[in-house]
Amino acid sequence: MTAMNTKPHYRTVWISDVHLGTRGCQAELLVDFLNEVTADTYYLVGDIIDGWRLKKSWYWPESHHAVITNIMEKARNGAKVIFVPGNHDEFAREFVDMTFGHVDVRMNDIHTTADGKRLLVIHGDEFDGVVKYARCLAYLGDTAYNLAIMLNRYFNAARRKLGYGYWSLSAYLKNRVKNAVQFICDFENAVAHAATKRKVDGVVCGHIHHAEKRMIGNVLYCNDGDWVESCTALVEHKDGELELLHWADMRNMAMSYIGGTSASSPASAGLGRLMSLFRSATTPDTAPSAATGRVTAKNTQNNNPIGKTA
Ligand SMILES: [Mn+2]
Repeated sequence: MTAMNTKPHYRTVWISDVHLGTRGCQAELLVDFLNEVTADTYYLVGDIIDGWRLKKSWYWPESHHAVITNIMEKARNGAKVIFVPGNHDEFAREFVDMTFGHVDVRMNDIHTTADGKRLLVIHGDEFDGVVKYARCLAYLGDTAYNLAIMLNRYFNAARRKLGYGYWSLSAYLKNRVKNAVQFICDFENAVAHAATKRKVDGVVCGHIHHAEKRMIGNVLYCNDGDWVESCTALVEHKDGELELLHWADMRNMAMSYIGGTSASSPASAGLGRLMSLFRSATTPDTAPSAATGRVTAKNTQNNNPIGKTA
């Protein structure tokens, strides 16, 4: 078996919250991920480019550009690429239902997995207002909940017209660290609630920089995390099984396997070679799942789940 044909291939890959144009973006790791993994369909679930930050000061290193060119190339070579803009790249919402260099722009989408699950794909920022007022809304019920989603849209449109930035959930959370866990929980519940109303089997979102895959009521809630801190992607295997990949951890495992001490250096060369080593090292004769380099989410607790730029 050669390294060439052991590259994992997935039916679908979801990534979001890359925040290209900011210093926090882990673009090298993402390029590495995009080089090491192939898929039939890629979903870009919002906040890929941080338009808000770029407007303030231009920051566009080569690695950030490489993310874009890599994805465009995948699209050109026949992969389906669907971009669902988020609040940080909402400039692209003007282009919803258009196609750019083979990339489809959608406000949201329904993805059907190989085993027939219907998944709503959304960025998730429309729930900011719901999260902010979750405590009150629990008392006021569904009408108020819908109103909060609507108001959030107008609220941010008004802020934009007045020249303010987007109201940032993470900035809000920073001042309320104690409540962060509660906010994440409120967000997850709000998204799951919306999915239930859309009569889908599950939902894939981003926005809060907190990767997750779990059942909430009857709905499968998936959050593909971010590429600022956790460097996570959600993938669908060819049988329809969904899995969260923690790319930084998989890469660090590859580093420690060869006894490297430079695991924290982001731009180290020869990463593809290391990943091949990692894969061959973790491929026992009888466990096919290890060949795809699977790492479970369970053993990788993220201590600081909230990104700086949700
Ligand atoms: Mn966002």
